[in-house]
Amino acid sequence: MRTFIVAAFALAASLAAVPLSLAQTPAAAPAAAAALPRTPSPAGAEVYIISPKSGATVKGPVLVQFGLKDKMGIAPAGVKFDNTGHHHLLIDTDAPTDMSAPLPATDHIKHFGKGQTETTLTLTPGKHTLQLLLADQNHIPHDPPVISKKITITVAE
Ligand SMILES: [Cu+2]
Repeated sequence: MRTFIVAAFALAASLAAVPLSLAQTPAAAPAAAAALPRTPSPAGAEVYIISPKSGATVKGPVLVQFGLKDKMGIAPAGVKFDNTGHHHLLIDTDAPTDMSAPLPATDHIKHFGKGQTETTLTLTPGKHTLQLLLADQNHIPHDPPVISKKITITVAE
């Protein structure tokens, strides 16, 4: 009986701790991430890759320039301002299926949280895909997402 009581107490204590731990560790809790509000994007918002052009063969390093139509503007990460966001460059990867969670920072998803509008990439020779995805101050894509066409380039030897 004593064992049961201890176990029941431990269970009650861990249940009581759940909301607090979820709130403090969003990365460990998809449910908490989904609860973050998404930022609306205005109708007609459009992000696109100015250069290189899709299908181009280029020599490295590759200068990639980011375009954003005037419905939206750029703001650094962490700064909340209507109709703004910062660029994310998806390199050789598909867009995440879950657009309600903050974008991770990986070798394939680069954040430009200072508000940069271009970057220089060192890519291996061969074909690569590039795609731009705007996200809000919390790195969460807008609703609906503002995402460019995916382009394919070939980096020459
Ligand atoms: Cu970001």
